[in-house]
Amino acid sequence: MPAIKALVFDVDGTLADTERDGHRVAFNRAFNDAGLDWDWSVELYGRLLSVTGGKERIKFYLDQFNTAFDAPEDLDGFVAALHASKTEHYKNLMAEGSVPLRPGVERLLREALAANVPLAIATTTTPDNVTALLENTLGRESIDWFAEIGAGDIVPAKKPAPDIYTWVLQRLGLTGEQVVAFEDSGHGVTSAADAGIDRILVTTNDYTRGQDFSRATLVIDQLGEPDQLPVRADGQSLERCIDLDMLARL
Ligand code: XBP
Ligand code: MG
Repeated sequence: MPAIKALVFDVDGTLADTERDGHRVAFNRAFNDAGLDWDWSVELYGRLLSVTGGKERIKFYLDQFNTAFDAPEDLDGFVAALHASKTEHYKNLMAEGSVPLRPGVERLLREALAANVPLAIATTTTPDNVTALLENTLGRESIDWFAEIGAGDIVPAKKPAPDIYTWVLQRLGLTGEQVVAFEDSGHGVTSAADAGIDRILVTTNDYTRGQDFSRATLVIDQLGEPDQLPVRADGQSLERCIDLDMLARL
């Protein structure tokens, strides 16, 4: 295997469990502000996650789960305004410290930084959301830890399309064989794999456990801390946390 030249991280569900207690809550607050009686429960949100991207998710909801809604003529404008309000609520939730990083994330990021292994982000979420999460968990300067941040609408097609990983690889000047991708979802794995990345490490969560991870290299419950070792889907515990040494042996 070629040496690892960069670590590329998904954000939602991978760096932190942002979906249930961050994005979902922010959507509901935006709906409430707009006078809409829509309420995305934890269960319904799990089904809505089959479509990535917040604006796309709202349209999917109207198409599949709320067909009785009398949509305004300018649907795109209506959705964009709702989504902008949702982003503001999301940033406020992050500022309140509602969502911590997942176990092992900060440890691995700091190890890579110390070893001069570049870090990057490949996500479908809005750039402001990435900044808000990083700033409020790792401090303002942590934005600069990342050599490239690929986020939101900078590419035409969101995950599971490979576009965002391809964009990040091009910006890094690297090929898929030279990086490790970190994901939490089946859509994310498809996106990374179709961009030519063959080392993909999945940390599952309540929404993604049981999805199709057949193209992933390793599937575990979390990156681990010395007192909380990662566990594979078959229940077997790894002997150590995910660190650079461990990644080099993937
Ligand atoms: C994350 C998403 C995002 C967020 C919402 O997918 O699907 O859409 O739920 O973000 P991934 P926005 O982790 O695979 O990147 O509302 O800003 O679009
Ligand atoms: Mg994700």
